[in-house]
Amino acid sequence: MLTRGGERSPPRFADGPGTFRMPELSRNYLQCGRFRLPVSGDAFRPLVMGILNVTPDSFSDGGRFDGLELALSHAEQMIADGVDIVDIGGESTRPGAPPVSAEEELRRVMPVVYALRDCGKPLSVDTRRPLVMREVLAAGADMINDIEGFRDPASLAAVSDGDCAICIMHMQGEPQSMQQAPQYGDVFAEVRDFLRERVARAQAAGISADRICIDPGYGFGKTVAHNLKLLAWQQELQQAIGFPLLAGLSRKSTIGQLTGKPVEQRMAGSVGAALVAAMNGAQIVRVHDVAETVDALKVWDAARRAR
Ligand code: 7PJ
Repeated sequence: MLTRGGERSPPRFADGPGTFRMPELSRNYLQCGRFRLPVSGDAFRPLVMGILNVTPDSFSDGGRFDGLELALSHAEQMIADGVDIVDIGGESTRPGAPPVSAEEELRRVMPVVYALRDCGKPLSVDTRRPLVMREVLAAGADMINDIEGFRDPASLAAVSDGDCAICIMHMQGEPQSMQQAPQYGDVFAEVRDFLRERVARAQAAGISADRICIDPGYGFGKTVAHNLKLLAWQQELQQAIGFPLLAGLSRKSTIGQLTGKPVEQRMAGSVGAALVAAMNGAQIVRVHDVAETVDALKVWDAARRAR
């Protein structure tokens, strides 16, 4: 578009990836236990959820004490690096991983929740077990992140009282087998409809809208093409449902396939993915590399605010 002086007015791009729109949300915060996190409006900037794994395969060597010490120093580093939410996980849900008992999960997670409850940051717990949900909430956790999307009625019941946030994630199948042959007619529509239905169930169970966030569940029963489709249309997904969206792509095999890199060399790819997710409507990104992601998002956020 040329003006009379020959100068170009700012070009208008067609909507698409990277065309940031402020989310249309009924509330501009997510109620997260003791915390209220801004997810829209002037105070909003993308939130970084740091992954704190407390599974034996994430420790350098066996002993529980070493494991706890390691987890706490990792958490301390994430806090120094600017994390907004700490996500504690005691069950490995990597494709093919065997399930653990609720007792074992509690043995792994509870000491970490007790040790971190007064760290000043909201604590999320990544669990599918109603018993674990109840115990960690009683111990002070602020958010429950359930990769099964609270499909178990006992899970919804475990989180309905109180004011913890819940993250409802989409997964096709079960972790042991989900990556064998993921299939969809229309992946966008199926994920959207699942999340809509689970959000409605959560609200019917008495969970107020300001406590709910949604997650397309990258890598959970999805091929690279499915993940890319969801990422490319993620803003539309967020707006179709109208709840804050959490995106977790960090170090996942899709990053490996796109970059050709093994898991220990996926940091830059993961930071790129977090940035794309934030530019495409994610209010929260779940990451391993907190310092690097915080820096990348600061740059984008500053540019966005200059518009
Ligand atoms: C996710 C998760 C995710 C949410 C895991 C991994 C696998 N929770 N837990 N979203 N992924 N909400 O980190 O590679 O994408 S465990």
